[in-house]
Amino acid sequence: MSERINLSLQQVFDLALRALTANGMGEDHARAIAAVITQGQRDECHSHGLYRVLVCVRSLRSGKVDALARPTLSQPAPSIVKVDAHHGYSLLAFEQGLPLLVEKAREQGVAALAIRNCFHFSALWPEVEAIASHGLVGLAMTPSHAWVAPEGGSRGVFGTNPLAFAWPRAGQEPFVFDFATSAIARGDIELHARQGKAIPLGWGVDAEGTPSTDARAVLDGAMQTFGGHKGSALAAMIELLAGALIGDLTSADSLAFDAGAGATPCHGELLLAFDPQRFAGTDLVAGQQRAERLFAAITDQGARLPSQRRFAARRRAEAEGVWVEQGLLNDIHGLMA
Ligand code: NDP
Ligand code: PYC
Repeated sequence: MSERINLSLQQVFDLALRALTANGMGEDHARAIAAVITQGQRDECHSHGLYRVLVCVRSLRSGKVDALARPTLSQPAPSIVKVDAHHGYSLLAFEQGLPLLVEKAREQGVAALAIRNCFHFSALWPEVEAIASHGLVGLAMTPSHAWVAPEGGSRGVFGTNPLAFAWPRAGQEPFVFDFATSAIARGDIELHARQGKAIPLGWGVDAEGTPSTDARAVLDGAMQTFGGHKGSALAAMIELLAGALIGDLTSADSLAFDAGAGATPCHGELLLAFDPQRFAGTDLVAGQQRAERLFAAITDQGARLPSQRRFAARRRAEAEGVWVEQGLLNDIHGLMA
């Protein structure tokens, strides 16, 4: 393992911003991306922190991304907001669509935000947390590239297709989970390959379909879903809801569109927001109390809530900064040479 350097969160943001703008990313896109990369590094989600600067710059250099794209909003139905990212990255499109999603969820009780034609690299928890910060329940999902074999198969069909959920809680951090429907995010396997580390059995198979602990062989073969046929079905649902339903690409289409360029996957994303006030009405407080009893029943027996590790990392990083591998910093600085 290479030496690690301590950086403040501001230094992480500035580094990501400089690397992106030096490679032609429009300032507002670069700011939106650098903010989410900084959040990933802060919360110790290394597969979606500063490492993603390398992937975004590779994507910019592939010529596939429109680095200056202007997202456009439309409202095809009272509870549906659409943002066309016009082949820019997804994060500016999300920023621009969020206020209208919140407004519509408050009006209608439930609303959907469909982001179309976007390059998408980011973790989904920053987005569902943003929805929960408005007192709404959030759900988000997106395809990626067809790297993941269905249960019982050995060739990539599904993306790593994350599913994220946030439930707002009065006076404390929301209940949030966010996981790939593959056994692990591909970014994590890429980090193992970068560091020459073996991966556990169950993450993927090599090009011959044989289970493997060799990260590089699995990247060249196929990943496996989490939870066998259950993860497989959820991954298919995400292809349908955040692909076919919203008129955008599946992970197989996205991989074909990439045509070997090695860019970030390009497809759509679906986000849903529910207003507890509208659903529960006068039962709102009773519903919140039920939720708190559920969370207490988990933690009272020594189990932890999802995102508890991440929130603890966040508090540490805000106080002490973050530790970043010198090798990764060298690679990022190399992109600005
Ligand atoms: P992990 O398996 O690391 O974690 C998934 C979730 O489970 C987290 O909410 C985590 O909370 C929680 N968790 C882990 N261990 C426990 C435990 N013992 N008890 C309770 N909860 C637990 O994530 P993945 O590798 O599947 O995904 C990582 C990230 O990659 C996600 O943020 C996802 O959005 C992103 N991703 C993005 C893609 C894209 O196309 N944009 C594609 C695939 C993944 P905690 O964080 O606190 O540990
Ligand atoms: O880590 O699986 C992943 C991933 C795919 C797209 C962005 N992250």
